[in-house]
Amino acid sequence: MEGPIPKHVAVIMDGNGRWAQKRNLPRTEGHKEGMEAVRRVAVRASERGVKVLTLFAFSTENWKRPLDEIRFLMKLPIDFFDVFMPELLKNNIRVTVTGFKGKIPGPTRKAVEKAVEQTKDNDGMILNFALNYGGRAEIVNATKEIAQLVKSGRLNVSDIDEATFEDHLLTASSVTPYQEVDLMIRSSGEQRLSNFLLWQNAYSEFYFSNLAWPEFNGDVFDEALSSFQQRSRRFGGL
Ligand code: V07
Repeated sequence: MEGPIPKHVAVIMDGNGRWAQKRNLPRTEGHKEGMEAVRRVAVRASERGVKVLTLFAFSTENWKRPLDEIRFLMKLPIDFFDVFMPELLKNNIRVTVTGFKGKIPGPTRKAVEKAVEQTKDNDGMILNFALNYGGRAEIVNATKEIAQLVKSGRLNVSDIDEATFEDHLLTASSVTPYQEVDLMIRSSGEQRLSNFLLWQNAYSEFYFSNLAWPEFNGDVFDEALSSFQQRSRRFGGL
């Protein structure tokens, strides 16, 4: 594989429920299988030298799902670390989380905070889970924080620029200095952004796979990297 490795790769892990339903399994089986794909892709991305891998685990819109499914999904971060923590440590992977923490149930939040703490000294890839994340909500939140600074006299309106905004995005606390997404991957055939990392995706390359997320593996990830390497990015210039 020749060419630049994207520093920040983001993934919309779509198609878990549909994968299960096609096999006459409950949707929850698809979510379980999806966790195995998370492990495969995280290990491959770290082997390839990706700096940050951000995975869309749960959106601010996912609260509209049936309560049983929400309960199941909120246990997955706990299961994930129970099973995969040794492998994360072995691979020198640091865990971070991007999202609104308030609505996350206590036991889930605790398990996540513990994993963040356990891996904080790892200086390999950052595995960043977007949990209760929404792109518009993130921008509104940043705007409110900036407005407060102005109101309290700590910031002049004329000093607000893109860097000010970036300081107040949810990704600022988890993945600085790699907030900008280089490669955005979505599984399962849909070709849309679904409110994921709106600001951070301004100049990203997109890669779509028709495979459902439980079918995703390291080799498909490598295909996405090769595709990225064949493109020329101009960031608006020539
Ligand atoms: C979830 C499995 C992967 C496919 C997508 C839907 C279901 C890993 C996590 C996770 C989240 C935070 C964290 C550690 C692990 C997760 C949810 C769903 C809600 F700190 N997979 N996974 N969280 N799925």
